[in-house]
Amino acid sequence: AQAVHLADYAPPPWLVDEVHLVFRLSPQATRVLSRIRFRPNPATEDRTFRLDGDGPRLVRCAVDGAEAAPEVREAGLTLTPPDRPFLFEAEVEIDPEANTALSGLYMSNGMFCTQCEAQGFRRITFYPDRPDVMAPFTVRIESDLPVLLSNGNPGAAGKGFAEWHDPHPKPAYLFALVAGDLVPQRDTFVTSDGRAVDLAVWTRPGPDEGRCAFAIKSLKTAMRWDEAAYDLAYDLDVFNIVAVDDFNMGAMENKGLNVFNSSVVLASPATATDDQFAVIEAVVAHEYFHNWTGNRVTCRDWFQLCLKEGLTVFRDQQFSEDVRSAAVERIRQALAMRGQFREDAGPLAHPVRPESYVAVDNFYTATVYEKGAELVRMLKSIVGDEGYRDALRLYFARHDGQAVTIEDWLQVFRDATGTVPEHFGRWYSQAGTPRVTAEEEWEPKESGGGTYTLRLAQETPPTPGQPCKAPMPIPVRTGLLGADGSELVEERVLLLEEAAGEWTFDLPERPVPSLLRGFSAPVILRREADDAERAFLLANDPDPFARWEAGRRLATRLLCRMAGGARADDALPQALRALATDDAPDPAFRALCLALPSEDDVAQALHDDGAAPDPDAVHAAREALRLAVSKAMEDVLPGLRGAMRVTAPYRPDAEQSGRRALWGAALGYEALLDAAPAQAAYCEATNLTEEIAALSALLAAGHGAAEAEDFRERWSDERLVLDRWFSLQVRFAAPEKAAGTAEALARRPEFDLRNPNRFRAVFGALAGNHAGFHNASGAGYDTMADWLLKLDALNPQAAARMSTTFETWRRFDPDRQARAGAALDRILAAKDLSPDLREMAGRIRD
Ligand code: BAL
Ligand code: ZN
Repeated sequence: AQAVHLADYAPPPWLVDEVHLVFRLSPQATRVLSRIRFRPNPATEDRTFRLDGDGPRLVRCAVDGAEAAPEVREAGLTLTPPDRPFLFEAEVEIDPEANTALSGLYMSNGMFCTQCEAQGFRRITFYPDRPDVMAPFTVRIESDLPVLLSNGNPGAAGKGFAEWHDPHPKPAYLFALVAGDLVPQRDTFVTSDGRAVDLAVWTRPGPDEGRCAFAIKSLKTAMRWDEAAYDLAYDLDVFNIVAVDDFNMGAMENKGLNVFNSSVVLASPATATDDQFAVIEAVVAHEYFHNWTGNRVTCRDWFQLCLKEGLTVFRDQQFSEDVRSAAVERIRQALAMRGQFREDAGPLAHPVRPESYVAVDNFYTATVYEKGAELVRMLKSIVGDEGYRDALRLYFARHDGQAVTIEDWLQVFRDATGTVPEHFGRWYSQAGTPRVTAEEEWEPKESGGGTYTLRLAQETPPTPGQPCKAPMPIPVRTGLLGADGSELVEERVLLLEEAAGEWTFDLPERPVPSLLRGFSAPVILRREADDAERAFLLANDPDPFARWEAGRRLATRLLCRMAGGARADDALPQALRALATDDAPDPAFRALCLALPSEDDVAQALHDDGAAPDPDAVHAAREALRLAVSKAMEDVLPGLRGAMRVTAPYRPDAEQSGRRALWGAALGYEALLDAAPAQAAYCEATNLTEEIAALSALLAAGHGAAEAEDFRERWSDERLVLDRWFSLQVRFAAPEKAAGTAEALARRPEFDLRNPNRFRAVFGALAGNHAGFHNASGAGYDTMADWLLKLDALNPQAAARMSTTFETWRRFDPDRQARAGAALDRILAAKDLSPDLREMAGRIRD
């Protein structure tokens, strides 16, 4: 497969005025009849007529009613077109049942469903499958199945058929069709301008029917929020969501017909944890927000993916900050960005707007999504709230109905506000995480106080294909604290525009700086600071993110020292004890502070210091520190657990979830000293959050075999809950047993290679068992490679995405590198390897 380059973009030679599709559904032989009105694109002289097509068998084709004989090759269809608008008609046959790639039209548990982003529509029929070709679609579905859904508003329907019309021009990647024996949970939403919208979440009949209420409630909250926050209202008469068990992504924003992985839509207190409820709320909102940021204004080409994803992630973050705790959400976002930092630090580093790809599906990454959102957040911080509001207003006014670029996006900010630095665009084109170094000087004055100078400098390390980086504008939100923890000056955003910058402050005393508050830029801050100062910030910083980050740094540094043989000192355990028992901060915040950095975080920190991390030593260090924290808090843990126990009827809101999170954290530490409270908590659990917290506490402490077996038996008929059991087995397996455990689980009858959730439950957990995956035997690498190859034969997209588990392999010692390299070579040498996995394994191996 050939690489595609951003620099080669050319406008489409033909535009589409309207699309009519008829689907005659049959599991193994679905017929798709298309009638497409093409017209020459006045923006180009090129008249080449080529339609993408990946797999459909052409039965018949006509141009303006006359039989045509196009040339059909693997990648598409070409013919000599008339030099004027014309009607193209085709009939094709496809086999949804054989479609295990879950891209295009496929079957999941007897249901027909589609996934067309990024390039699935070409697996359904021949079409210019590129986002800058937008058209209104009319769809007729013929089938005996009771529920037949597509995009837009419903039209005529009768026995064996249903018609849908979507008046909003859209690219083919937003097409969707669902047909099956489904039941709805219905509701109504009245828009701010008084239009009633019929809402429905569709599931298979059975227990799932009762698990849609939270998704519906989240949808209505999101619809109202978008009207209030962005003045954006919904634009169709219906909004449908369908839960599908076999799905490569989390969910998909198809116009008026969102298709969701059932794991991010179905929830009840007994079958979903608090975290899952929060994810459902965020993903339902995210997909809904795409209706404007992605659907009404879409991307010119797939290089611009961050245009819709970065902005929509930012919007869903704003939403979660508003409906939950802003401080806690920001810390969660910063944690997600650690995954992006890992990506930036390895062979898969790429700019937020990449410049080439082989398989675009490989670019649905933390960089495009999470870092893309951080860029929008920085823009907002630079232009201010009003500037951002004006810019977004102009964006929709200027570009509604268009397919646009990052240049268009930045131009809107310049035109609306005039304050965006010219070189902000580098954030989109340069890969890598900037390092910001802070240095200070204090000059006392005879009259008292003194002058404080803060110097910031930036540098971005080389990344694949980008050896040199130019400076980027970096907003550094800064506070200066006195010895009593008070703010000595009003908090400021220091905009570091060039390689270095300097700021001076006249102050009554030498301050402790609190830098990068609110995680104001996606950078790594480098500053010489001792543990005492970090402990001071952990205890005193008024900014919750900076406070949490100080604790993280303290813990990470300690764990790095311990991995090198040092003993745990008492500073961190005592600081955590003080925080845990301080009733003032939100319990959710305290729970986040009590969670130690992951082994992967510590390995990355050691690598950043120039050392090859030893995964066994890192694991041992983290276990030892957990025990030290438990012992330091031994006398307060039962009281904390008791105080946080929720006895009121279950609600998945921020308040109750936060209390349960702190309760679970206390239980986890307590289990290291005494298993009895966690055993009792498992038996007494009244919801899945408590049940999983208790089971995890036991397994992490080396107990819980009987409870795990009980859990498996009780939940054997619940696919989503059983995924948790699969995952916990591997995640908490001893390092030397992790690969064997994953292998044994993958050979169980309940393991289904066709179900991406189950694959992720087992092999995502293997990657998450850091010392297990990177075990010196190489068994983790070998097992992962074996199963990625098995998966690749069925579902290349899922296999390619999961191969990122190898992205940190160059961090480790030569022996581990040799074993991981051999596993990657084995993948690359496999016969019939997909282009998707070849691209990823090749980039990781290089
Ligand atoms: N567009 C793919 C799924 C999502 O980001 O919403
Ligand atoms: Zn999205």
